[in-house]
Amino acid sequence: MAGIAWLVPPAQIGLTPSRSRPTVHCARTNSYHRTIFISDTHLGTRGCKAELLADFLAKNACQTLYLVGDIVDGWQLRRRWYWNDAQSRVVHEILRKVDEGTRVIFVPGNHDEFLRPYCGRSYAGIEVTREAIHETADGRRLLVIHGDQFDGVIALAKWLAHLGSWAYDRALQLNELLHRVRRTMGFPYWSLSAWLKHAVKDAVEYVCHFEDTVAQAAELHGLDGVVCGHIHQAQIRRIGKVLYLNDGDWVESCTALVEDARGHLEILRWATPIPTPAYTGTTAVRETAPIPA
Ligand SMILES: [Mn+2]
Repeated sequence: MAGIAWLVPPAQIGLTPSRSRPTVHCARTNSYHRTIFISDTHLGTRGCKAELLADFLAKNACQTLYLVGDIVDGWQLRRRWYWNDAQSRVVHEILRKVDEGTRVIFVPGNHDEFLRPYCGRSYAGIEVTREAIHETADGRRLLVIHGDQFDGVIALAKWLAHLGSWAYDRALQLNELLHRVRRTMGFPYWSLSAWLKHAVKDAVEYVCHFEDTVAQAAELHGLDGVVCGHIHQAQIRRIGKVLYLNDGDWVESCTALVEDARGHLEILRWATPIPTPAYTGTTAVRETAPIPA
C-alpha cells in the first residue's frame, strides 16, 4: 500500500538548529536513516496497522533498527490469535533488513515478555536484549527500554494515592503517639503526617508522569536521554537534563523515531493516503478497540 509520510517538526528541545527540511514528502521515495526505532506494533492483533508498517519498512532503510517492545502480542496469543498476509510481510521486511546488513535489536515489552528469558541471544540475526544503550551520531547516549518496567512503581503510587485520605487520618493519630514516645526518649519533633502527606502528593504526581519517571531513570544512569514506547504516544521533549523520546505505536498513530547521519532525531508519521473517489466504494472497517499499553 502506498503511503504518505510527513515529518512532525521536533519540539523546541534545543537540538541541532533546524535545517530547511521538507515538511511533507512522498513515501515512494526511499529514505535512508542512521537509526529507526519502532515499537508497539502488536502483531497478532487486528489492531496492528501491518499494511502501513510493511510499507514503511520497505521504504525506509537504516543501519540499525530497534524494535522497542510489544512487537508481537503474546497476550493475544492466549485469547484469539489474528494473523494476515500484511503481518507476514512485516516479518519478511524485518528479516530482509537483516539480510541487507541492518543490525536489528529487539527489546521485548510486556506484551512480548515471553521473549525476555531469551535476552542475550540472537535469533535469525535479531539480537534480543532487555535494554540497550544507543549512541547517536553526535555522541549522545540513549537508554532504549520498552517502559513497562515502571508500571510497578506507578501502580504502587496509585495504591498509595487511594490509601491517601484514610492513611492520613490514621497518621495524624499515630503522629501524636510517635511524638510523645520520641519526646520521652529525648528525640526532636518529627512529623510523620507531614512526611506522609508529602509522599502521597508525590505519588499522585508520579501516576500522571510516566514520561518524567522514564526520563529520571535515564538521568540516574547518567545518560543523555531515553527511547521508549509502551504508552502509544510519540514524543520528543526535554525533561530536566535528559531527552525523552517515545516512538509511538502502529495501532493508531503509525509513528517511528528516526535518526539521521548527523544524530538529528525526529518522529516520522506514516499515514494512509487520502482515498480518491475510486476507492470510496469499498467500506473499510476501522479498528477502534484500543490495545492496552
Ligand atoms: Mn507495552
